[in-house]
Amino acid sequence: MITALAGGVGAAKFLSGLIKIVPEEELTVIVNTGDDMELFGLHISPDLDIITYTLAGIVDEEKGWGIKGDTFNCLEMLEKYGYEKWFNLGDKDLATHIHRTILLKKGLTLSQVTKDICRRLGLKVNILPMTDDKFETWIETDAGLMHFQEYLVKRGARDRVLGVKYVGVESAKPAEGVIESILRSSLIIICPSNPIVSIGTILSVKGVREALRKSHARKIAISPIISGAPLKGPADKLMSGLGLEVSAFSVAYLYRDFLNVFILDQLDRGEKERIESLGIRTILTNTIMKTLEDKVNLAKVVLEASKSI
Ligand code: FO1
Repeated sequence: MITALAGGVGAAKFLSGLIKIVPEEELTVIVNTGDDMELFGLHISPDLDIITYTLAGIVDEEKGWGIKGDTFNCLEMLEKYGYEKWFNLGDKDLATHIHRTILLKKGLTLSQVTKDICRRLGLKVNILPMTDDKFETWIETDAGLMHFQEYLVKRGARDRVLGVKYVGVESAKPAEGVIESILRSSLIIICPSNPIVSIGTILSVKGVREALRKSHARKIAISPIISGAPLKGPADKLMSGLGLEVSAFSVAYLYRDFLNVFILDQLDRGEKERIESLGIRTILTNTIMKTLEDKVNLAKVVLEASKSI
């Protein structure tokens, strides 16, 4: 059994390669829910949707989120009624949020709703939210404290980051199956996702980090940072705002208490020694995933590495 820890777009790309070479039923994906928010009375789970839409083959590949070919008629009408249009919710995408919200209001947990969505989209992968409890990532900036989506999408990540707050972290429990799958897996993959607001949030949920340390699985991470910058998203701004060096080494350092292998881009060969001095084995390869072949090749490197520890 394989467990992957995942954020949004980078993780989804990697996982779409992985499911080409491992049976879907063998894979559990624990997904960040710190990006979740309520809009128009609907519960939006961006990372869960990015992962499910991508693995179901319906994602808008150009953007990495939303549904391909979606229209935005509902949002345009809402704008006429005076609502803000900063978060682009397509018409088909809205159906997911409406369905999720109805089921949550009926008393189902986010895990149960996610399972239902996966089944209806024909997915056999076990996709789990990191928690069923309220958990939101808020960013402290020079323009004030704001929800992560407001920082990223509404304001284009242009404010200076002063800190990151995981709101709800004290009371959020891991969703059912999260700890069990970490403890039962033979391989745990930390996807190339933001180490602060995607993987950092998952690691902050009670018991997750301890389970990773305890698990006998091979633990392999893929660097989301290449040549000192992320391919997508604000990881560099968040890391430097927290006083961290923006490098592959810095990401490995954040995972040093449980990680066995760190896969970094061949462009970062200069960081190999520093990372290995943490007691973590390194593998250099191409981590830029443009084509399906790139994604499958990266997945093969991870599986190969898991055999030779
Ligand atoms: N990201 C954007 O940059 N702009 C958007 O308007 C936007 C809308 C959106 C709608 C649904 C959804 O599931 C994701 C959406 N995202 C959008 C992506 C998302 O906000 C972030 O990429 C993730 O939260 C980070 O993993």
